[in-house]
Amino acid sequence: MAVQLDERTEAIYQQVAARNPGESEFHQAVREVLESLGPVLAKYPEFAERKIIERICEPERQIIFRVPWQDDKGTVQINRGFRVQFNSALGPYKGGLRFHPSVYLGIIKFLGFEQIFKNALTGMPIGGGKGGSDFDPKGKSDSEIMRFCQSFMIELHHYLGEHTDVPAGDIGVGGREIGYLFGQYKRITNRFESGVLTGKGIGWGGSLARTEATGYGTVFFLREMLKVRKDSLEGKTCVVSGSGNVAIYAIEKLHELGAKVVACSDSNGVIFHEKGIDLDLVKRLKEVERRRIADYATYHKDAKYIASGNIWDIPCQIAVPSATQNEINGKDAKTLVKNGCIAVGEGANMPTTPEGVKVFLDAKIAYGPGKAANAGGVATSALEMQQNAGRDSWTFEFTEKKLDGIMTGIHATAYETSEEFGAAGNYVLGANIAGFIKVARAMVAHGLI
Ligand code: NDP
Ligand code: 2IT
Repeated sequence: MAVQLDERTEAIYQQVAARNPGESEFHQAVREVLESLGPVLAKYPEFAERKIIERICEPERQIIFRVPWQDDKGTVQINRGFRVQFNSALGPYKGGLRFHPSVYLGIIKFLGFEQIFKNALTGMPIGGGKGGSDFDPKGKSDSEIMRFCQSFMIELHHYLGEHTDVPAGDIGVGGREIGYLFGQYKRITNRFESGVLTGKGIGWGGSLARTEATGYGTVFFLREMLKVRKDSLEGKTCVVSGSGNVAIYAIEKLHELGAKVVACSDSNGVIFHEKGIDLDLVKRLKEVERRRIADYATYHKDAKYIASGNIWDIPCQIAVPSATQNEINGKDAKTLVKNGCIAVGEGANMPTTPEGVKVFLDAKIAYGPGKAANAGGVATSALEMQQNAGRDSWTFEFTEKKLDGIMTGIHATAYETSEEFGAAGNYVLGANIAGFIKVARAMVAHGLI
């Protein structure tokens, strides 16, 4: 099923797989990028000579640490913390922190690797990194979350800094966690260093529109892909998986642009509401009360809750996977295409398996891969850093306009690059090549480091 690599890139892939045993998500992310790079090495032999790909696949630094904390009963708990500082060719390491029980080094490395190219595509001065923990925030009290974040930061702070490494949120890490992490960093270092974390609260260095940015940005990217096809979001039926930060603001912008979202989900099940998802209710359940999406059906009798359902079985014209990696497999992709799906905008990171990606590309639907489509989150983090550096704070409208411009620019770059390399409209190829070339040029300029 996998696309054939040429001899040179196949050898690199085999070496990466052998050096990083058992890290299947990392292998998958590397392979997908390598599949795009054959023609780049042919065009730029200096990248091969200087072993740029081999160097990009090896993180600059990987930190793994113990996170001991006490739960509300006084029982000692031990988790594992990670920060993978992947590439700093374009700026300080930048990328989120994920708190989820599935986290292990392979997940953090896949996310950090993708982040390098995503961040390059934004055009902002940020390198790539990612971190997190196998800590499970579900069912934890607020004090437990705080104690965990404080313990996590006691170790992590050694490696951070506004010019060194700047984390933000990801799955399981939102405004509340960033608050506790920032408070502890400030206390340990005795510095109010705004630029050390992004996703901060409004009023203490956060940027307006950062909360909305990933979801909004994904929808802007979808709008641009449809524009190329002389189409729009107006009147389209959409399905958005997840019901977290990215999903909520993707739904909000889809509704604003005239589309109708009929389904969303969490890891327990799916809500189908034909007349359109009631977003205020989702926000209350998820952002305020931290409840399960199943409860949605108790407020809307005409909505259906499908426990352990597969959201991709619900017919839609636009799919916006916004939960987690590998949530759309080859079969799901076929179902989507068969049911009339014309566009996919990935709010999540690597939500489609390689088999699924092939189905979308073969069907020639508008397929926006995560590292391009969801780059609005990190791009707005970079805008937050910019405001912090200038001790400034911009209006929502101004920041959203900048985000829109950045997403339109990423789309144009990915599209034009796909054309240049003979595969017009293949955004996987366009995003991988454009992101890679930018990083590779900087690495060549910096010498052998
Ligand atoms: P949240 O924690 O806010 O929400 C995650 C949502 O996805 C929840 O509804 C969650 O359900 C569901 N989910 C998570 N893991 C799984 C799983 N293993 N199986 C099924 N459902 C799952 O995270 P975000 O919205 O921030 O992140 C969602 C995706 O977007 C991730 O892939 C992330 O990497 C990506 N992303 C996030 C950015 C950001 O700025 N936050 C930026 C760019 C990409 P449940 O509550 O039941 O676990
Ligand atoms: O995957 C991502 O791009 C994020 N989780 C956001 C990273 C950031 O630094 O804002």
